[in-house]
Amino acid sequence: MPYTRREFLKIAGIGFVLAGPARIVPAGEKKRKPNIVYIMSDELGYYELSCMGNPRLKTPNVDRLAAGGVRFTQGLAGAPVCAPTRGCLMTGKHAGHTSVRTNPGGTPLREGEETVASVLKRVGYATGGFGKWGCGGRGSTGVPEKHGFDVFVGYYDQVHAHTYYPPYIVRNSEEMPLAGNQGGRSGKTYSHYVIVDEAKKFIRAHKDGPFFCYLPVTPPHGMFDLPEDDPSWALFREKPWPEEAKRYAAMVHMLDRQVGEVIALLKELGLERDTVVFFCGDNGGADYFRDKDHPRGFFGANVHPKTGKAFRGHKGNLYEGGLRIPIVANWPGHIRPGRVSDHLWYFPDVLPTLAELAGAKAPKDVDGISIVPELLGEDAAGRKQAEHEYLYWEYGRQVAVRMGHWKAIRPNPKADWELYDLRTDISEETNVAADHPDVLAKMKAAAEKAHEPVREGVFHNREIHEKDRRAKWGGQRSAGRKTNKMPQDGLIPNKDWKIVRSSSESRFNGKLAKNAVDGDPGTLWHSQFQGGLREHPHELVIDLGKDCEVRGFRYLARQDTGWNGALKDCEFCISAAPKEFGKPVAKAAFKKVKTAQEVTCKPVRGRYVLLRTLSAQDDGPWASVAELGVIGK
Ligand SMILES: [Ca+2]
Ligand SMILES: [Ca+2]
Repeated sequence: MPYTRREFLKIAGIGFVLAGPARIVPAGEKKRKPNIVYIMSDELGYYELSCMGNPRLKTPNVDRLAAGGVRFTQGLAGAPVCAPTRGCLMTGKHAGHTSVRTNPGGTPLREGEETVASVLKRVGYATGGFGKWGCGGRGSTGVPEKHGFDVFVGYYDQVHAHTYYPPYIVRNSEEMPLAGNQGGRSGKTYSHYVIVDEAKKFIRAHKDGPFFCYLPVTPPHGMFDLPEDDPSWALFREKPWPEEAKRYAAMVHMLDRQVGEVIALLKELGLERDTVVFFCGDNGGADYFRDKDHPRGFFGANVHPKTGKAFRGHKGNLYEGGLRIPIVANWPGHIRPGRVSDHLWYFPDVLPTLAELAGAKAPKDVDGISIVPELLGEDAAGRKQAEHEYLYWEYGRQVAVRMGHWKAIRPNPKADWELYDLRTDISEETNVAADHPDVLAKMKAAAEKAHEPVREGVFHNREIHEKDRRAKWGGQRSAGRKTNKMPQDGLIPNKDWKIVRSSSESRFNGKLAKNAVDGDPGTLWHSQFQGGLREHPHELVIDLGKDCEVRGFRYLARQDTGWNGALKDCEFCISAAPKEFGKPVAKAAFKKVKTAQEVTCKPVRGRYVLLRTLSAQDDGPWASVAELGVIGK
């Protein structure tokens, strides 16, 4: 560990560490339920706390929380990205059982799914959430006020949360206007200040307790913006660092300052000893601001500052770099100060843990195990800490399992399973699968058992959800953005065309196959990525309405800012019947450009066109097309 316990105590300052005398509980008074404050930053890697030795970032308040409580070395994220990890945290389920497994931003929980908030609410807690929800956009079954929160203020959709200056944030599905904002990177009202203020108001209003204050705040994620006059910016603005890195560092410091403000408020209200406070990151470090001098990011989120030993991977994958997060807990008088715990646990354990602290029953179908014995001591808990038989993760095409010190990972369905012994190989460099087939067999069996097909919630009003996403740019950009047109010269008119068949289309967000031939460059076909990812080859069969002479094909890539699924290699076939296609008449290798591209072929007659995709510009498994034209007559 970068710091010994003694060093921790020194950092902390003696006053904070030593708890005062225990509260005397009069006979007959029931044991008071603790308040719970759960703060989660969006991003912030394992080595980005200053108490972990980070030489550039400053987090004195979180350091004090850690020093006055317990810091975990193996408290792991539920998933390597925002929405799925929140789903695990809120529901107590691992990623093979959750309803939120993809990350477009608004994927909903199902109606009636239990969350930490619904469980605590049942035993009398006031429940408030402040920040980024990510478990269901507005207009869906997943909204927080339907899942146990008395109040939730902030962003429901994650794309909305990219800006700190949206024209509005959301409070229990109602819009809460922020004066002087139009989305993007500047404005008059900094959303995060409003969100933290609302959280503090909530704590004050419920000071007689018990309350659950969930703060899944957005810094330091999104566009790296904070007000020019924020005191934390003053500490970093003159640093000789890349501009965005300076802003990131200032946002980390700002967030830490606000953690200090929340602690100070608890102190002011006399609630310090009645409140358990957690602080964590949401997914592994993103290795932001990489350059040739900083191949693992400017702040080394996944690199031990003293030894240089690094976690493999980063946010987005299931190597340790995607799962290791900072996580600390503090409860004066209950959690022994200055501890560093190696207990192996992860986000699904949060629900049963908080439920036990609150004297509530966790739902039967959770995957988590309460860590109360580890937190408070086995004497106080009255039992030994139970361990997981295995921990399970899946994300996109990746699957990983942990059993004790063993870590098994299959990076994609076509790859072999890899096995690492984390005791001796924290960087997952030496695949020992061949040496331990018995261990791997057990872990593969666990993975098979753990995965259930996803069942997502649903939207009943997608328009308000899409509105929130557009609010990232104040709703201006998508309307006013310049799109390239599809040149019409030489094309067969498409007004009588029909889509005969598509192997995959994204119904979740309305990116249907018919959008590829609707004449509107602003609409697009995208293959399915929500609720069952489909991979190449993707196929689209078009009926031209009559027998035509075909001389080539014209393609327009998606016209929004994204590149997901933009075509690279693909082939075209022509046929007189919709089911019988022979050899391709043309093969294309499209470039990464937003203007129209074409491929020609020898004149050939037919009525049906097959597009078969083989790869995409981003090397992902998707396909997307804004417009497809057929040259000929
Ligand atoms: Ca995140
Ligand atoms: Ca279109």
